[in-house]
Amino acid sequence: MTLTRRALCATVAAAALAAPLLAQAQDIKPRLIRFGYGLNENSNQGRAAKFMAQQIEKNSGGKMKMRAIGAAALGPDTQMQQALIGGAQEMMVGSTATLVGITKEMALWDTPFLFNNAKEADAILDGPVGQKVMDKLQEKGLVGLVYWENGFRNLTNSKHPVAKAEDLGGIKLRVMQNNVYLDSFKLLGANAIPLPFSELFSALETKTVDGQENPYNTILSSKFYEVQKYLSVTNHVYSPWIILASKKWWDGLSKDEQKVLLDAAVAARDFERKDTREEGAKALADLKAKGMQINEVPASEVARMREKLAPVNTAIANEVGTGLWQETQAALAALRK
Ligand code: TF8
Repeated sequence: MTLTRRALCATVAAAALAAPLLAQAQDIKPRLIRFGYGLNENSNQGRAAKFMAQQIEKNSGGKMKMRAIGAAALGPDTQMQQALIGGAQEMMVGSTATLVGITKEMALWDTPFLFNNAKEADAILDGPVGQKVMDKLQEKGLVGLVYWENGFRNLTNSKHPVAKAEDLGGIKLRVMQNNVYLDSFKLLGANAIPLPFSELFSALETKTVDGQENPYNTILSSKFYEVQKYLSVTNHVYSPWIILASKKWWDGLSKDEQKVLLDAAVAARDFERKDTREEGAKALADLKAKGMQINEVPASEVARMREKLAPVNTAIANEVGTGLWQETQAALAALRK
């Protein structure tokens, strides 16, 4: 072999080694991460989980592998939370609302009409208030990484259009397993029934319940339009998703491994919010095309709903603590200036 050829070979070899060497310089071990979620693969949640898995694989030089397991195959939110706390499962994404039994401060996000728009939601969730609430999980054996968007929730049912609170009378409405939601819809006059999401479609199909409330994206991806005729635009609450890790497991990871996961969760958050908002923007037209009858609840009726729900705000402030409540209100006021 000539000298130049040998030099060339050495350069090529060095280049080939560079990437794995970089990953080796980091303290990263082979890891398998079971990441559970409740919606199906063809949902905003499923697409973002897939994106996150790709990020983790890429940023760990292929050493860390995240297996995204959807459709509540690992159980509904509350069951997965317990599996994380016990260390039997590594990660998940789910609703903050189902966490209130573990960390009462999460009830802050159940406040009806807390945010006026997605921009406010992002600012508060990604800011100091959001972090403070997330940090409360640690003492319960969970690590919160970031918030994703579930979104503004709207009502559907199979009985009749809901144009005012009184129209909810006699409607059996499925709510999340969360007391704020239960109390709120009782106050509005519905017969509110808590059920895990994984049981919702069949409950609607068999008429065990008449209605439910979720963002447009979920009404589409979970095919609720097949069993629900009426959609009433209320935007009554903004619902976040949260990425959780088992603290038992997380504490055994190196700083580099934790960084790979956090970076991936943040990148997936940005991907997910964009995807969700794009899908959401055309969802109403899609749902109409699928045969749903859609009505906007007039602003004056939304205002009446807000009034009826005033006691809920007081209850939440007590639950999360007046300090946190006031900090949130002040942060919102500053955003609205
Ligand atoms: C609900 C929630 C769910 C999500 C999902 C399972 O109505 O909005 O869609 O928590 O992660 O239960």
